[in-house]
Amino acid sequence: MLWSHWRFGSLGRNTKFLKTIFSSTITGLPTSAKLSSKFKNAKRIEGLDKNLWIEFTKLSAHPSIVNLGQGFPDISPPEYLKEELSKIAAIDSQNQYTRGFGHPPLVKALSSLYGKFYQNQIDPNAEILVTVGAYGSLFNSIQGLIEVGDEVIIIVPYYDCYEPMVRMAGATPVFVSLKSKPVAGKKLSSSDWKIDPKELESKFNSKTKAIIINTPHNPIGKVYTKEELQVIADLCIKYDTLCISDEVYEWLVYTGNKHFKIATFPGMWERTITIGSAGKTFTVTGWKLGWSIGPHHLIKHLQTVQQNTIYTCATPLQEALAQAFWIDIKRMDDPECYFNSLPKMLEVKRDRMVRLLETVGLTPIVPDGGYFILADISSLDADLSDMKSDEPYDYKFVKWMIKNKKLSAIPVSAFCNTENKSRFEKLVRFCFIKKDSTLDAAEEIIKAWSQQKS
Ligand code: IK2
Repeated sequence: MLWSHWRFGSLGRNTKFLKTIFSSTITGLPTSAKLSSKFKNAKRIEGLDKNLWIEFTKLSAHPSIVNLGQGFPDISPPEYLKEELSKIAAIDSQNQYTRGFGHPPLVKALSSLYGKFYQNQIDPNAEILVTVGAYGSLFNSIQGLIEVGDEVIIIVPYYDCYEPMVRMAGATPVFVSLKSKPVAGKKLSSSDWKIDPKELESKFNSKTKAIIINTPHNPIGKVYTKEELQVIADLCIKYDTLCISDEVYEWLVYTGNKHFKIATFPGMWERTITIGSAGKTFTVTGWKLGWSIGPHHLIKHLQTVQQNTIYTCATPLQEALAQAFWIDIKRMDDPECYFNSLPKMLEVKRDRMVRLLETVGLTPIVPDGGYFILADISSLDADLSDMKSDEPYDYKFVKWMIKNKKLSAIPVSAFCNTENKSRFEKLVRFCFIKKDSTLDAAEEIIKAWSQQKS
């Protein structure tokens, strides 16, 4: 069957209908020039069509390219998680819809796990919502709580979907940038990137509905200190503002650092949604399960969004995740607990990346958490004359590197609003949650490249 016939098979008989929707006679596939205004995008998505992940996943897809771009692991997820999933698929009832706001065994496991960090017990049914990844949690939070005309403070750089999600809700993002002051002779660390408390306060006003924070941070790897979070908490309370705390890398914190949950600070539980991700917790980004935790007076609005959009998440995945959580909840003080063993393994990979980048003269920003490392590419003089000229330097650089060096990364200016792009465009992000063989291949490329230079 021809594609056009398949596509318009049922409409083909109703030419009157087709004539009303297309402004000219049908000579083949409709082009946008022939479409009436009814076919135009909704205003709320205007200008949001470009997407970093769509663009760079496509560019990095060829098997000859060593992909340190998008943040997905190529190491194996824990065996017990995979085993649970294969067992569950054989149980008929586990293949049907489950409770819309979260599979009962999973919300129970999450409540037990996170109850250890909060003073009060977390009600599994009223204070937890299981979502399609952390993306789902962000979407539910922003759609459920942010009003047209509100302002939402976003700290630059930021996970790229925050800005379009705020705009889709009809609100205005207000940006404040992390800044660093390099100290001569000192290694650059993610902790050197800080927010100026005065500048941050200047962004709050009566229209401010929420601030979105992310710790450990993507892309910088910063783990906010207790004092830094206290500054944010004080401002949230002073200006009666909600806090959406994206903590998807909460377990991935390296020696000498500690993850703090802003929701546990005095006066913050009642105004905070804390977001987690199974993808980042158990190295299964393809499972796309996440969760929001917060007081029922906020979570109920997120539930309203979810029940009217996706309704529920995949049952077998939720069941397997619940079982895996129980395995690790019972051994949280043991080195084998995945929450302890994964960061230990990643710290070795981080240190390897630091050494590699330093030996070739690229200045890394050593991350205290997460699984990304930034490198300053100013010293690499690549000939970018062939690349599109209207893009920031790092976009052109990464595209050039993928094409000419078969190595992929992510441009850091993609995590910035327009005004702040120039501040970050000499940085690129490498993902290091990769097999040693993948890192070996990247090392070979980077070392050969540096020898060509010298
Ligand atoms: N929030 C942050 C901070 C994230 O990093 C992610 C996932 N990002 O991974 C892609 C990359 O940066 O290369 C999310 C939210 C979304 O998480 P999930 O996959 O659970 O929806």
